[in-house]
Amino acid sequence: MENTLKTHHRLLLTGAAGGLGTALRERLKGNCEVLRLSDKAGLGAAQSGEETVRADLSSADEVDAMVAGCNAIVHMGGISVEAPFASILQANIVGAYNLYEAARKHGVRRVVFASSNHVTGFYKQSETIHADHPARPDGFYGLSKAFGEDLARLYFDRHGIETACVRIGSSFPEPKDRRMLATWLSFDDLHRLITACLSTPVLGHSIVFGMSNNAVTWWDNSRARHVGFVAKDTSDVFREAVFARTSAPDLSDPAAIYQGGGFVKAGPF
Ligand code: NAI
Ligand code: 15L
Repeated sequence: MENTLKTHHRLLLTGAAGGLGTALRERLKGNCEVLRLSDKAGLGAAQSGEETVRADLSSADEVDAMVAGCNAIVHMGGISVEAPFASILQANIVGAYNLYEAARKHGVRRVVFASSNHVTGFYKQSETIHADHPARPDGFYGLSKAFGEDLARLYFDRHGIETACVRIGSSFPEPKDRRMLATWLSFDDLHRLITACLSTPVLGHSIVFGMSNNAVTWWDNSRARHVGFVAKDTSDVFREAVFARTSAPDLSDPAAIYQGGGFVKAGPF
Protein backbone atom coordinates (compact mmCIF):
# COMPACT_ATOMS: atom_id res chain seq x y z
CA MET A 1 0.00 0.00 0.00
CA GLU A 2 1.19 3.54 -0.76
CA ASN A 3 2.17 5.91 2.02
CA THR A 4 -0.76 8.10 2.96
CA LEU A 5 -0.84 11.30 5.00
CA LYS A 6 -2.70 10.86 8.27
CA THR A 7 -4.69 14.05 7.79
CA HIS A 8 -7.36 13.43 10.42
CA HIS A 9 -7.43 12.00 13.93
CA ARG A 10 -10.83 10.29 13.82
CA LEU A 11 -12.24 9.62 10.35
CA LEU A 12 -15.81 8.34 9.89
CA LEU A 13 -16.59 5.91 7.07
CA THR A 14 -20.33 5.37 6.52
CA GLY A 15 -21.64 2.47 4.44
CA ALA A 16 -18.66 0.52 5.78
CA ALA A 17 -20.36 -2.87 5.32
CA GLY A 18 -20.96 -2.30 1.60
CA GLY A 19 -18.84 -3.11 -1.43
CA LEU A 20 -16.80 0.09 -1.41
CA GLY A 21 -16.83 0.34 2.39
CA THR A 22 -15.24 -3.09 2.58
CA ALA A 23 -12.64 -2.12 -0.04
CA LEU A 24 -11.84 1.07 1.88
CA ARG A 25 -11.75 -0.39 5.39
CA GLU A 26 -8.06 -1.37 5.30
CA ARG A 27 -7.00 1.34 2.90
CA LEU A 28 -8.37 4.28 4.94
CA LYS A 29 -6.55 3.26 8.11
CA GLY A 30 -3.51 5.02 6.67
CA ASN A 31 -5.45 8.32 6.50
CA CYS A 32 -6.19 8.65 10.23
CA GLU A 33 -5.36 7.56 13.77
CA VAL A 34 -8.83 6.10 14.39
CA LEU A 35 -11.20 4.87 11.69
CA ARG A 36 -14.82 4.87 12.84
CA LEU A 37 -16.87 2.46 10.74
CA SER A 38 -20.62 2.79 10.51
CA ASP A 39 -23.47 1.02 8.76
CA LYS A 40 -26.96 -0.22 9.53
CA ALA A 41 -25.67 -3.70 8.67
CA GLY A 42 -23.21 -5.69 10.80
CA LEU A 43 -19.52 -4.80 10.60
CA GLY A 44 -17.92 -7.60 12.59
CA ALA A 45 -15.57 -6.96 15.49
CA ALA A 46 -13.56 -3.73 15.51
CA GLN A 47 -9.91 -4.37 14.66
CA SER A 48 -6.91 -2.38 15.86
CA GLY A 49 -7.33 1.31 15.01
CA GLU A 50 -11.08 0.87 14.38
CA GLU A 51 -14.34 1.75 16.12
CA THR A 52 -17.74 0.50 14.98
CA VAL A 53 -21.06 2.33 15.36
CA ARG A 54 -24.32 0.80 14.16
CA ALA A 55 -26.56 3.59 12.79
CA ASP A 56 -29.45 4.00 10.40
CA LEU A 57 -28.94 7.16 8.35
CA SER A 58 -32.66 7.95 8.53
CA SER A 59 -32.45 8.38 12.34
CA ALA A 60 -31.23 11.86 13.34
CA ASP A 61 -30.29 10.65 16.83
CA GLU A 62 -28.28 7.69 15.58
CA VAL A 63 -26.50 9.83 13.00
CA ASP A 64 -25.69 12.45 15.64
CA ALA A 65 -24.03 9.82 17.84
CA MET A 66 -22.24 8.37 14.80
CA VAL A 67 -20.70 11.75 13.87
CA ALA A 68 -19.84 13.01 17.39
CA GLY A 69 -16.08 13.18 17.91
CA CYS A 70 -15.14 12.75 14.24
CA ASN A 71 -12.89 15.18 12.34
CA ALA A 72 -13.87 14.26 8.77
CA ILE A 73 -16.38 12.00 7.02
CA VAL A 74 -16.26 9.69 4.01
CA HIS A 75 -19.96 9.18 3.30
CA MET A 76 -20.52 5.96 1.36
CA GLY A 77 -23.75 4.87 3.09
CA GLY A 78 -27.14 4.75 1.44
CA ILE A 79 -29.07 2.99 -1.28
CA SER A 80 -26.71 2.47 -4.20
CA VAL A 81 -29.11 1.53 -7.01
CA GLU A 82 -32.52 2.59 -8.38
CA ALA A 83 -35.30 1.91 -5.85
CA PRO A 84 -38.80 3.10 -4.88
CA PHE A 85 -38.84 6.78 -3.94
CA ALA A 86 -39.94 6.13 -0.33
CA SER A 87 -36.78 4.09 0.36
CA ILE A 88 -34.47 6.52 -1.44
CA LEU A 89 -36.05 9.40 0.47
CA GLN A 90 -35.16 7.91 3.87
CA ALA A 91 -31.67 6.55 3.20
CA ASN A 92 -30.27 9.11 0.75
CA ILE A 93 -32.19 12.35 1.19
CA VAL A 94 -33.17 12.40 4.88
CA GLY A 95 -29.93 10.51 5.55
CA ALA A 96 -27.79 13.17 3.88
CA TYR A 97 -29.64 15.93 5.74
CA ASN A 98 -29.08 14.15 9.07
CA LEU A 99 -25.40 13.75 8.25
CA TYR A 100 -24.81 17.44 7.41
CA GLU A 101 -26.78 18.63 10.43
CA ALA A 102 -24.67 16.40 12.67
CA ALA A 103 -21.50 17.60 10.91
CA ARG A 104 -22.51 21.22 11.55
CA LYS A 105 -23.32 20.59 15.22
CA HIS A 106 -20.10 18.68 15.86
CA GLY A 107 -17.75 20.98 13.94
CA VAL A 108 -16.77 18.58 11.15
CA ARG A 109 -15.05 20.67 8.44
CA ARG A 110 -14.60 18.23 5.55
CA VAL A 111 -16.78 15.55 3.89
CA VAL A 112 -16.18 13.24 0.95
CA PHE A 113 -19.62 12.43 -0.43
CA ALA A 114 -20.14 9.36 -2.64
CA SER A 115 -22.19 10.93 -5.40
CA SER A 116 -22.74 9.07 -8.65
CA ASN A 117 -22.45 9.30 -12.41
CA HIS A 118 -26.25 8.88 -12.37
CA VAL A 119 -26.55 12.60 -11.47
CA THR A 120 -25.73 13.13 -15.16
CA GLY A 121 -26.92 9.80 -16.57
CA PHE A 122 -29.03 11.36 -19.33
CA TYR A 123 -26.08 12.82 -21.19
CA LYS A 124 -25.14 10.77 -24.23
CA GLN A 125 -22.17 8.46 -24.41
CA SER A 126 -21.01 10.55 -27.38
CA GLU A 127 -20.76 13.69 -25.18
CA THR A 128 -17.98 14.89 -22.87
CA ILE A 129 -19.23 16.73 -19.82
CA HIS A 130 -17.58 18.56 -16.94
CA ALA A 131 -18.59 19.60 -13.45
CA ASP A 132 -20.44 22.73 -14.60
CA HIS A 133 -22.87 20.89 -16.87
CA PRO A 134 -26.39 20.90 -15.37
CA ALA A 135 -27.53 17.75 -13.61
CA ARG A 136 -29.58 15.32 -15.71
CA PRO A 137 -30.44 12.53 -13.24
CA ASP A 138 -31.53 9.23 -14.75
CA GLY A 139 -33.83 8.12 -11.90
CA PHE A 140 -34.79 8.69 -8.25
CA TYR A 141 -31.38 7.37 -7.20
CA GLY A 142 -29.50 9.89 -9.36
CA LEU A 143 -31.90 12.60 -8.21
CA SER A 144 -31.07 11.82 -4.56
CA LYS A 145 -27.37 12.21 -5.33
CA ALA A 146 -28.07 15.55 -7.04
CA PHE A 147 -29.86 16.58 -3.83
CA GLY A 148 -26.83 15.50 -1.82
CA GLU A 149 -24.55 17.64 -4.00
CA ASP A 150 -26.81 20.69 -3.56
CA LEU A 151 -27.14 20.06 0.16
CA ALA A 152 -23.35 19.97 0.41
CA ARG A 153 -23.18 23.30 -1.44
CA LEU A 154 -25.67 24.85 1.00
CA TYR A 155 -23.65 23.69 4.01
CA PHE A 156 -20.48 25.07 2.38
CA ASP A 157 -22.02 28.46 1.59
CA ARG A 158 -23.72 28.78 5.00
CA HIS A 159 -21.33 27.01 7.32
CA GLY A 160 -18.03 26.53 5.47
CA ILE A 161 -18.14 22.73 5.54
CA GLU A 162 -16.02 21.64 2.58
CA THR A 163 -17.23 18.71 0.47
CA ALA A 164 -15.89 16.72 -2.44
CA CYS A 165 -18.89 15.35 -4.34
CA VAL A 166 -17.28 12.36 -6.00
CA ARG A 167 -19.41 11.23 -8.93
CA ILE A 168 -18.21 7.65 -8.85
CA GLY A 169 -18.42 5.84 -12.18
CA SER A 170 -18.30 2.06 -11.72
CA SER A 171 -16.07 0.94 -8.87
CA PHE A 172 -15.67 -2.82 -8.91
CA PRO A 173 -12.68 -5.17 -9.06
CA GLU A 174 -12.91 -5.15 -12.88
CA PRO A 175 -15.13 -3.53 -15.54
CA LYS A 176 -18.11 -5.84 -16.09
CA ASP A 177 -19.15 -4.68 -19.58
CA ARG A 178 -18.22 -2.34 -22.44
CA ARG A 179 -19.81 0.71 -20.77
CA MET A 180 -17.63 0.23 -17.73
CA LEU A 181 -14.51 0.53 -19.87
CA ALA A 182 -15.38 4.26 -19.79
CA THR A 183 -16.73 4.47 -16.24
CA TRP A 184 -14.41 2.15 -14.31
CA LEU A 185 -12.67 3.31 -11.12
CA SER A 186 -10.30 0.85 -9.46
CA PHE A 187 -10.45 0.48 -5.68
CA ASP A 188 -6.89 1.81 -5.40
CA ASP A 189 -7.77 4.87 -7.51
CA LEU A 190 -10.89 5.39 -5.37
CA HIS A 191 -8.64 5.44 -2.33
CA ARG A 192 -6.20 7.82 -4.09
CA LEU A 193 -9.11 10.11 -4.93
CA ILE A 194 -10.45 10.12 -1.37
CA THR A 195 -6.94 10.74 -0.04
CA ALA A 196 -6.60 13.72 -2.41
CA CYS A 197 -9.97 15.08 -1.24
CA LEU A 198 -8.97 14.73 2.41
CA SER A 199 -5.52 16.25 2.00
CA THR A 200 -5.80 19.04 -0.58
CA PRO A 201 -5.25 22.33 1.29
CA VAL A 202 -8.39 24.05 -0.04
CA LEU A 203 -11.26 21.84 -1.18
CA GLY A 204 -14.28 24.15 -1.12
CA HIS A 205 -17.38 22.59 -2.67
CA SER A 206 -16.02 20.49 -5.50
CA ILE A 207 -17.44 18.03 -7.99
CA VAL A 208 -15.05 15.34 -9.16
CA PHE A 209 -15.75 12.47 -11.55
CA GLY A 210 -14.49 9.24 -10.03
CA MET A 211 -12.79 7.35 -12.83
CA SER A 212 -9.48 5.67 -13.48
CA ASN A 213 -7.19 6.73 -16.33
CA ASN A 214 -9.38 5.10 -19.01
CA ALA A 215 -8.70 5.82 -22.69
CA VAL A 216 -12.43 6.12 -23.42
CA THR A 217 -14.05 8.68 -21.12
CA TRP A 218 -17.12 10.92 -21.08
CA TRP A 219 -15.95 13.13 -18.22
CA ASP A 220 -13.56 16.05 -18.02
CA ASN A 221 -12.08 16.63 -14.55
CA SER A 222 -10.28 19.86 -15.48
CA ARG A 223 -12.43 21.87 -13.04
CA ALA A 224 -11.16 19.74 -10.17
CA ARG A 225 -7.41 20.16 -10.70
CA HIS A 226 -7.13 21.72 -7.22
CA VAL A 227 -8.09 18.37 -5.69
CA GLY A 228 -4.86 16.88 -7.00
CA PHE A 229 -6.19 13.44 -7.94
CA VAL A 230 -3.97 11.45 -10.29
CA ALA A 231 -5.37 8.07 -11.35
CA LYS A 232 -2.80 5.31 -11.74
CA ASP A 233 -4.96 2.45 -13.00
CA THR A 234 -6.77 2.01 -16.30
CA SER A 235 -9.59 -0.13 -17.71
CA ASP A 236 -7.59 -0.46 -20.92
CA VAL A 237 -5.91 -3.64 -19.69
CA PHE A 238 -9.34 -5.32 -19.54
CA ARG A 239 -10.54 -4.18 -22.99
CA GLU A 240 -9.72 -7.32 -24.92
CA ALA A 241 -11.31 -9.64 -22.38
CA VAL A 242 -14.45 -7.47 -22.08
CA PHE A 243 -14.89 -7.38 -25.86
CA ALA A 244 -14.42 -11.14 -26.07
CA ARG A 245 -17.15 -11.94 -23.56
CA THR A 246 -19.73 -9.28 -24.57
CA SER A 247 -21.58 -8.58 -27.80
CA ALA A 248 -21.74 -5.26 -29.64
CA PRO A 249 -24.36 -2.88 -28.17
CA ASP A 250 -27.74 -2.30 -29.86
CA LEU A 251 -27.39 1.42 -30.66
CA SER A 252 -31.16 1.96 -30.51
CA ASP A 253 -31.22 0.82 -26.86
CA PRO A 254 -31.28 3.77 -24.40
CA ALA A 255 -28.86 1.78 -22.22
CA ALA A 256 -26.31 2.07 -25.03
CA ILE A 257 -27.13 5.69 -25.88
CA TYR A 258 -26.92 7.36 -22.48
CA GLN A 259 -24.07 7.54 -20.00
CA GLY A 260 -26.23 6.08 -17.23
CA GLY A 261 -26.49 2.78 -19.13
CA GLY A 262 -29.23 0.47 -17.82
CA PHE A 263 -30.11 2.92 -15.02
CA VAL A 264 -31.91 5.16 -17.56
CA LYS A 265 -34.68 2.58 -17.86
CA ALA A 266 -34.46 0.89 -14.44
CA GLY A 267 -36.89 1.12 -11.59
CA PRO A 268 -40.38 1.60 -10.43
CA PHE A 269 -41.63 4.24 -12.89
P1 NAI B 1 -23.43 -0.86 -1.33
O1 NAI B 1 -24.89 -0.96 -1.58
O2 NAI B 1 -22.60 -2.10 -1.46
O3 NAI B 1 -23.17 -0.25 0.10
C1 NAI B 1 -23.99 0.74 0.69
C2 NAI B 1 -23.99 0.53 2.19
O4 NAI B 1 -24.87 1.51 2.74
C3 NAI B 1 -24.53 -0.85 2.61
O5 NAI B 1 -23.61 -1.49 3.47
C4 NAI B 1 -25.83 -0.54 3.32
O6 NAI B 1 -26.09 -1.39 4.45
C5 NAI B 1 -25.61 0.90 3.78
N1 NAI B 1 -26.89 1.59 3.94
C6 NAI B 1 -27.94 1.63 3.07
N2 NAI B 1 -28.96 2.29 3.62
C7 NAI B 1 -28.55 2.68 4.86
C8 NAI B 1 -29.18 3.39 5.90
N3 NAI B 1 -30.44 3.84 5.81
N4 NAI B 1 -28.48 3.60 7.03
C9 NAI B 1 -27.20 3.15 7.15
N5 NAI B 1 -26.55 2.47 6.21
C10 NAI B 1 -27.23 2.23 5.06
O7 NAI B 1 -22.88 0.26 -2.32
P2 NAI B 1 -21.37 0.53 -2.78
O8 NAI B 1 -21.18 -0.02 -4.13
O9 NAI B 1 -20.44 0.16 -1.70
O10 NAI B 1 -21.40 2.13 -2.94
C11 NAI B 1 -21.01 2.97 -1.87
C12 NAI B 1 -21.52 4.38 -2.17
O11 NAI B 1 -20.95 4.81 -3.41
C13 NAI B 1 -23.03 4.48 -2.33
O12 NAI B 1 -23.46 5.70 -1.76
C14 NAI B 1 -23.24 4.49 -3.84
O13 NAI B 1 -24.41 5.19 -4.18
C15 NAI B 1 -21.98 5.18 -4.32
N6 NAI B 1 -21.61 4.79 -5.67
C16 NAI B 1 -21.07 3.53 -5.89
C17 NAI B 1 -20.69 3.17 -7.17
C18 NAI B 1 -20.02 1.88 -7.46
O14 NAI B 1 -19.64 1.66 -8.62
N7 NAI B 1 -19.83 0.96 -6.50
C19 NAI B 1 -20.91 4.09 -8.30
C20 NAI B 1 -21.49 5.36 -7.95
C21 NAI B 1 -21.81 5.68 -6.66
C1 15L C 1 -23.82 3.47 -9.31
O1 15L C 1 -24.14 4.57 -8.90
C2 15L C 1 -24.08 2.24 -8.54
O2 15L C 1 -23.98 2.47 -7.15
C3 15L C 1 -23.19 1.08 -8.91
O3 15L C 1 -23.75 -0.10 -8.37
C4 15L C 1 -22.96 0.96 -10.42
O4 15L C 1 -24.06 0.41 -11.01
C5 15L C 1 -22.56 2.29 -11.02
O5 15L C 1 -23.35 3.38 -10.59
C6 15L C 1 -22.55 2.32 -12.55
O6 15L C 1 -23.06 3.26 -13.13
O7 15L C 1 -21.97 1.40 -13.15
